[in-house]
Amino acid sequence: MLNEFFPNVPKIQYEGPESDNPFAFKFYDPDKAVAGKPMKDHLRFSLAYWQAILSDGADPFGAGTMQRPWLSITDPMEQAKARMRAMFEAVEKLGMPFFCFHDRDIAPEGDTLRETNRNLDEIVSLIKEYMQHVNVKLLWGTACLFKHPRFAHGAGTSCNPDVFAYAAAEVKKAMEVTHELGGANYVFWGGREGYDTLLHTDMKIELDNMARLLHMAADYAKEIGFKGQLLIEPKPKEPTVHQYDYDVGNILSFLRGYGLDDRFKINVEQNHAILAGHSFQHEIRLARINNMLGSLDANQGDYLLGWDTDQFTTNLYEAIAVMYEVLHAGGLAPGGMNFDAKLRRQSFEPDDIFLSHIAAMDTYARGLEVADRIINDGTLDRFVEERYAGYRSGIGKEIVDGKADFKKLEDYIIDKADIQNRSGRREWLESLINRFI
Ligand code: XUL
Ligand code: CO
Repeated sequence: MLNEFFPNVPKIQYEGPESDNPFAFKFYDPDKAVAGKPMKDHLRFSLAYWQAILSDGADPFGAGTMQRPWLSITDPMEQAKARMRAMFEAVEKLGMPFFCFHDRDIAPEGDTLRETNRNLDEIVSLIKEYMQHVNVKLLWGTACLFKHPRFAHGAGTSCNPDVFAYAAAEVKKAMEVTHELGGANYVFWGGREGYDTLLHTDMKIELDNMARLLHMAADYAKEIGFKGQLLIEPKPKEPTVHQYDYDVGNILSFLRGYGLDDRFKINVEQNHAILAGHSFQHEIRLARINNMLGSLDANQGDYLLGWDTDQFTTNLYEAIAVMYEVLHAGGLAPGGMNFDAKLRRQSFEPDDIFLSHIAAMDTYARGLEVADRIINDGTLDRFVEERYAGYRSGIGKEIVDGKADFKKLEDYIIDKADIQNRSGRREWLESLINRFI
């Protein structure tokens, strides 16, 4: 086992809820069977390379605070290799089955795309080697189309065709690399695909071009034999004022409008959901009922703030709601739960990388067990079923079967003197959930 950057941290084991050991799981017991399969197969946890290894704690008001020896190496390629060792050590010690990365997380840019691709290739062959020894797979890869100044006006939605070409070529390479490493998915997050003002924006050509880029990507995936799932990650704002991939609803209509809905699914993130004015559960539910739930970026935002704080999930109620949706969806695979979450700048010691992931993994493990108990008990699902029972017989069934029209419905209701409604019993249902915790 790698033991270079975190010498004080052992391999994290399950010790149970009574354990006082901070470096142990209290609830995440990877091989424990829940709802017919091991916990680890429900949860499919993934470490987010950019957050766990690269984020340095800097914010718009101050410098980085994180103690990260691998980030102080000055030679860019040497640093990239050290980062990689830190990642594999963390992933192995956490027993995390997956990791995710952006192309630019793992290797530095050169002067041209050709040089950049060369750097990328060198690191990718190194990753391949590690993946033979460390039992970890790639959940998804993606291209960083937002950091470099060339993307100031966007990438696929840039007003400049040279930038569009660069974005296309970069995605092409990132897909090849993801494919080479056996990635289970490939993600598009439209980091600068949006606008700050409509004064200089041709919304029509920007949206059409975005769809063109995604069509090219889907075609290329087929061409190279990449069988992984293609995903789009919604976010309503930040960095631009209005991001085109606003939320699940927007993405659904975009994909359908441009004939892309059979090639893409959705990667839903908690913090992005709440920035859009939705709950995480709402976004997951909307994706699920449309058969578009692909994967989750498992983090949590601060409900008191209006930006993307990317915190580790410790909100048990929300984890229960998430796992309730995931169980009803029949699982996330080939997607998973990627910890797109970073440490607060006050939590700067290297060991905090482990404590934060343990906290979130335990939260979701508990969420899974509670959600499984709620579903097994059946009271909640039965309540919903009975609430809509009217649509399974009589006039309700005729509505559902498409056998009713305005005239028929008018005839049915026009002389009915009393319409009976029943209580929705929200408060009782909320207390029901509490009983299972
Ligand atoms: C940004 C975000 C990204 C994507 C991948 O808010 O969530 O890290 O998950 O590009
Ligand atoms: Co994300």
